[in-house]
Amino acid sequence: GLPTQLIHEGVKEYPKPEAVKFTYGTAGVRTKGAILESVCYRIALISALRSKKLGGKTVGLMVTASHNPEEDNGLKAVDARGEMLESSWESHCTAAVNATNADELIAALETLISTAKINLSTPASVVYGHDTRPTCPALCKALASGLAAMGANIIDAGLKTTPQLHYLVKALNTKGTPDAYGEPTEEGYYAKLSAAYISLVSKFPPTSSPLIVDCANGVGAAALIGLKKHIGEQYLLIKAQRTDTKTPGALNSGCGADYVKTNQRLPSGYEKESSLAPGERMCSFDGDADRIVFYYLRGPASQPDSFRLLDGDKIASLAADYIVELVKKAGVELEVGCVQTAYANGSSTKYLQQRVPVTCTPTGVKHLHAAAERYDVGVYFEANGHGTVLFSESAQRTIKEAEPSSPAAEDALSQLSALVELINQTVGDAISDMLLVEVILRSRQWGAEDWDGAYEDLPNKLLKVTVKDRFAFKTEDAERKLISPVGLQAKIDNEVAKYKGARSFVRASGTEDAVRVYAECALAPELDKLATAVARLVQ
Ligand code: 16G
Ligand code: ZN
Repeated sequence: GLPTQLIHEGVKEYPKPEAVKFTYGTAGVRTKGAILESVCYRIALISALRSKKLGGKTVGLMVTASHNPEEDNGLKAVDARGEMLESSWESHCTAAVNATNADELIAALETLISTAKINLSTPASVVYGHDTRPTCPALCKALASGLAAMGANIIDAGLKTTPQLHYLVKALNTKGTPDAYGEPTEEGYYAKLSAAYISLVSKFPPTSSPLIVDCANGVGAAALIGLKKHIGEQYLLIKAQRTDTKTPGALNSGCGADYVKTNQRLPSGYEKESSLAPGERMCSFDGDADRIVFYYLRGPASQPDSFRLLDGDKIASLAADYIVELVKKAGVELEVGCVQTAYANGSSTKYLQQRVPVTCTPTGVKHLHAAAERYDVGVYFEANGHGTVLFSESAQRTIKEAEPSSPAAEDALSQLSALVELINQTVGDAISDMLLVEVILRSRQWGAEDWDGAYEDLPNKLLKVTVKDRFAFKTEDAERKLISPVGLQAKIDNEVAKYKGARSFVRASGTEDAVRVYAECALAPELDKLATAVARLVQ
């Protein structure tokens, strides 16, 4: 049975704050770091059960609140193949973290055990990691205590990026098998990526200008240092910025992928510190390095319209084009498809649809990931810069076993093989995606401006509206249409029809207590009017 005695003690040591309702949603549980200890203790119990359910395979737990402010924190569970927690377990997590006492918690766990038919005598193994937030040590302690109560094998991975933790889970579970993903260590992660990267770029002339990387003052800074030990400067020239993980309050503040994407501007202070030449490649990670956006200046930094964003949509189109071309050169039959959300810029969707099949899913990595798995090669990116490229097992086999009909085909096949290694197959990964973009630009001998030339983004805006009850906002058609409150969608449609090439949609945030309004239209001067009008309808 369950260690009820220990669970009683644990609940006493990590009491649930009163009058707080937690939700396990798209990003796990996310809120102020100071009130998360009880959540960590309890989700640890569940993750041990998850491991038992999966026959003792190692599952993962990541303590991070990504791009959110430093005082926030969160906990996310990772399944045995390195993907997000199976969604049918999310409601069990929510029940467990909201139980008001130990008996209620034990009852919630018993329900899960009987519903999922878990054999408690199966061993459990859990690996956990955390980002740079000040609340992480206390949360990890609570988490370890939950794992210990369940008698799980505990692997403390320490400071990690979110994608590194996903990598570790997959690598641990495939070690010693024909599908071995890589050495299950942080060094193994760098070794895998760097070997693939070097094999892809070594035949191209090096770029003389460095890539300027904004690390959001987060864990990505540490990861870059690790990566640099494996990739020499002749292959990758990087200038790391915003690497201060010590100063309180610095994380994600005025920098990072989310700041740059939402404000559509340089990290604050960049204009002053760096002598930014037009055309220079820049990118920003988010706080746990699972997102990346690129940008450059088209003219002098002092001119506001010099800033050009190359977001997740632009990465998707760059990657899709490149892979389609390689597949054609290689002479193999593989369906390359692309997955986006409603936030994808309309221009990107149009561009991609002319080249590959495109699907739209609701926001959240688990939806995009699942849809991408339906293609042989599935390129998925959220506009915010979270994404990756998945190669199905059969695609990987096809690439490995194909008989090249020419030296050019052989070369394309070996590039595809290296891409499988370079691109994180578990989750979006800023480091891996950064290297992917560098490979493509280098192979095409392109600068940022050439890449940007693919299509012109429609002017767009994202507003956050505080409402009484965001759960009243229900959507269908991959979040593109509201079905509740009844009648609101018709009003939005009515408003949108007044503008040229316009689109707008409204959805409840999964990570904040607010509703988001997205608007885009063909004519920049009309954008504010459209966005405000829709926001007013929502209020
Ligand atoms: C979470 C999602 C991210 C999504 C964001 C939307 C995961 C791992 N992360 O961070 O993909 O873009 O939520 O936030 O699924 P929102 O619901 O507040 O708009
Ligand atoms: Zn993140």
